[in-house]
Amino acid sequence: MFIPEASNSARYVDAAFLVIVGISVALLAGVTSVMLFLIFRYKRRRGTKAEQVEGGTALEIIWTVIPVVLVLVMFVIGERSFRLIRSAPREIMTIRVDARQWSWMFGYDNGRQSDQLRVPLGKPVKLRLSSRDVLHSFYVPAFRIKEDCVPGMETYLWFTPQQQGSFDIFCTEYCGLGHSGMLAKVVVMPEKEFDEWYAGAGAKGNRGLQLLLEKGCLGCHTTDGTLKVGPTFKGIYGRTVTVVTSGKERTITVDGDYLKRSVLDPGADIVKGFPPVMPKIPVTPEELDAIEDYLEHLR
Ligand SMILES: [Cu+2]
Repeated sequence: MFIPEASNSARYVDAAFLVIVGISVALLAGVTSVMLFLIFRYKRRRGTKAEQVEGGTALEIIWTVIPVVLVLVMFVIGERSFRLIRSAPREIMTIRVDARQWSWMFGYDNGRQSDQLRVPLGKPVKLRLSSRDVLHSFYVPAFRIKEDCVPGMETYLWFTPQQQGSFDIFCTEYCGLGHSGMLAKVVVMPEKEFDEWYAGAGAKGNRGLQLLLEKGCLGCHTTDGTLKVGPTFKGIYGRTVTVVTSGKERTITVDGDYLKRSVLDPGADIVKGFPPVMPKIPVTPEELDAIEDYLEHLR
């Protein structure tokens, strides 16, 4: 079809979809043509009298049996793909998917965390989905899989990626202001490359950046100057901004204290022009220092 069939279940889902659409189109065409034929064949004419027709056992059997068969065909095909999608193999790699307003976080068994879902080609993977705040929905069109992420409850999905490459992840449950930007990628890599990436885990990368990622900050703030729901972090230190403090506007220069206050008490000074939607995110003093240090040097 138009989107790559990049997982084991894609074929089955497409088959079910095509069969159901095919049957629907055939029925629409059939019903419409019979209707048009009858309209012209039996239109009102001078001198002819309508007559009442009663009974028609053969006809009644036909219009009962054919729909029953069609519905059963759709059921069997749909049930087959549904069963495949819901029954994960026992021996399987699991990855935690943590949804929040408005980003995805993927956690691996060895403690590795990532904002991209990296998976090895040809190996079955189970996703354990959860949400930190509101309802989200995890959707990978190329894999034909979708499942809700529900706060306080765990849901799951599984798939075997069958094509190397990078595929879109969308949130398909309207979850607030930044919903349309709640995007990520599944990166399907050759097994060897994946193993290297997986083993090279942990300490790599800047601690401050890692924290911004883990705490979900990058769902709303970027490090490259683009605007999302909140102001960008790029060049934030030393920037002069107008903030609204308890209803009054004032101009300040961003320094370490301001940055820390903005994390600990997000509602205190709202940068003018941005919505007051930032939640309080728990951080330890050590983490706060690491974040401040990172932002201070982000030019
Ligand atoms: Cu969402």
